[in-house]
Formats: sequence, structure tokens, C-alpha cells
Amino acid sequence: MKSTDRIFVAGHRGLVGSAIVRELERQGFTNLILRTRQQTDLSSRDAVDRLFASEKPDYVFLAAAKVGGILANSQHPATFLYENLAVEINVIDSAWRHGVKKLEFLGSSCIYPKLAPQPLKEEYLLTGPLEPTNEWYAIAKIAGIKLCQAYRAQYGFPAISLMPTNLYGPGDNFDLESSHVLPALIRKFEDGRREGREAVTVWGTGTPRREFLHVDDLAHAAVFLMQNYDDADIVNVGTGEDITIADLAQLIASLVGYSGRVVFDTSKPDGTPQKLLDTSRLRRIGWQHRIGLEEGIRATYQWFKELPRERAATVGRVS
Ligand code: GFB
Repeated sequence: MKSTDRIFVAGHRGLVGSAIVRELERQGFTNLILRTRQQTDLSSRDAVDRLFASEKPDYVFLAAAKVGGILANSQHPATFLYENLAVEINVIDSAWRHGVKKLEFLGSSCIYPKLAPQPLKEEYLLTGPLEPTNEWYAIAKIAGIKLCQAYRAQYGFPAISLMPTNLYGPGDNFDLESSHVLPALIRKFEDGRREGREAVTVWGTGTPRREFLHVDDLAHAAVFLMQNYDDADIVNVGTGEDITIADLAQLIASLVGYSGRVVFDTSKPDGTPQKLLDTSRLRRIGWQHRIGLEEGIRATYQWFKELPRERAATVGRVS
């Protein structure tokens, strides 16, 4: 990628897309193509085609997606499946037809089978049943991978796919119904501290293990792979380290300064028991994460604390 190349970041207002924009700008890329949903509805084939015809991007980061935590995924299966499939089909097909030089698709670690061996190697894709709480989203993301591989195989289109682990960072969704666990716990413990609550509730048993990557690290990897990787095989992007939800809750409580009790609500789902990526392929290509979990949570907490209180409840909420 040259600094003057035309780069379309699809989903530039989301957690991932906004971090990729920051990283591209930091590295001196000046010709970014950014469209809000109001300007270009990526689930509309015509709108996407018009955008590619008029803007003629050289490179595309496909970071636009309907995302949410375990509850949002379980409650809106049709939305998660339809919206993600529509965006993937429209953007990947238009990118190929309009001569894009390379497209990078952002997937998710939930594409792997629920009970696959850990750490999850890229070759475990499609070797077993998915985790039911997010199978709709996972099926859409698997379809995105397959579109990239199919367009590469049939048309020679240079499309690559990254599988990020659970992400967090500034710009995340802190709405308690639809968010992922890490921003939810930052908000719950911060509210608990401010209001002097005796107990804070954490969903599930606390035993599931998750791996967390700061979104600025993911953005760095995304730009690095766009420039240094060109193959059909998917690439995991993670830290190679995981933590139980109970330990994550303790860590966030101590960083926030909350000293009350932590209560587990076992009526809420645990989801998959463990999700830890094998990152040896990525390390062989030459990339490693830089932001440790504690440092990343501190920075995210700081960002959250500086939000105006009236925005704290709704920032990043997915509609
Ligand atoms: O982050 P999360 O919603 O998604 O939940 P997944 C991770 C774990 O944290 C689960 C527990 O065991 C939750 O029960 N948890 C505890 C909480 N307290 C909370 C809370 O207050 N809010 C939330 N949200 N969880 C997602 C998928 O799965 O992974 C998405 O739903 C996506 O599709 C993402 O792929 C990467 O890690 O279980």
C-alpha cells in the first residue's frame, strides 16, 4: 500500500474500523474512503456498487459487521445472520468487480467448533458443531471466509481473512444488554463504585476462559497483514493468553477500585467453555501483540471515565 492509495475502511465508526482508521492515519495514509450507514447502506447491493464505481478504492478493510455479546447474539439470530451475510456478499463482490487490489476480511474466533482442542488452530475450522449462543454470527463469518477463498480460487482475487479473538478498547459498546463482557464489567464495577453498591452481578458461572486483545493491537496487525500477507488461509490474531471470567472480574474490580462483593448469575449463559487462539501462524508471518491486558483495561477504563455521564450508558450501543 502506498500512502496515496485509496483505502476504503468499511465500518469506520465501529470499534475495529475506527481503530484501523487511527492506525492508517498514524502511518501516513491520507486517502481514506469513509462512509456512514446513512451515506452508504452496505446491506444494499446497489448502494455498495455505486460507492465502488464512483470512489474506485485500491484497498478494502471489511470491518463492517453487526456485532454484540452473548445475549444480543442469542436474542437476534436473524439480524446477526442476515445483516452480516448481506454486507459480506455486497462488499466482496463489488470489490472484485471494480478491480480492488486487495481486500481484508475481519472474522471472529467464534467460527471455531465449541469443543475444539485449545489453543484453536486455523485448521480446526469446520471440524465440529458451533457454540449455539453465537452460531448465527459464526455462520455468517464462515461464509465471509469462504467468499474470500472462493473469489481467490475462481477469479484470482487477492482477499485475505483475519480471525481476531475477543476485542476491547476505546469506542467499545458499554450498553449492558448488547455489549461483550469486558466493557460490561468496566461499566458495572464503575457504577458499583460510584454508587457504593454492596454487590455487582457477573453473568454465568465465571469459569469460561476468554482471550482479550486490545483493538489498537488488532488494527496494527490488520495493516501489517494487508502489507505482508497474501494467501487463502485464514490467520488468527490474538495474544495467546486467556483468563477466566471470574479472574477478569477481580482484575477489573481492583483496577476500578470497587471493593464490594461479586455475585454470579448462573441463569445467564456461559457460552463456549474456552476460546484461546493459536497464534503461531501470525508469529511466523512476523507480528506479535504489544498491549498487555492490565495496561489495556486501564486505558479503556480511563477513556470510559472521561465520557460525559449521559453518554456512558449508550456509547457504542448496537441498534
Ligand atoms: O463477551 P461475551 O458476551 O461473548 O461473554 P462470548 C463472554 C463470557 O462472559 C460469557 C460472561 O461466559 C458471559 O456469560 N459474562 C459475565 C458477561 N458477565 C457478563 C456481562 O455482564 N456481559 C456479557 N456480555 N458477558 C462472543 C459472541 O461470545 O464472542 C460474539 O457472542 C463474538 O459472536 C465474540 O464472536 C467475539 O465470548 O461468549
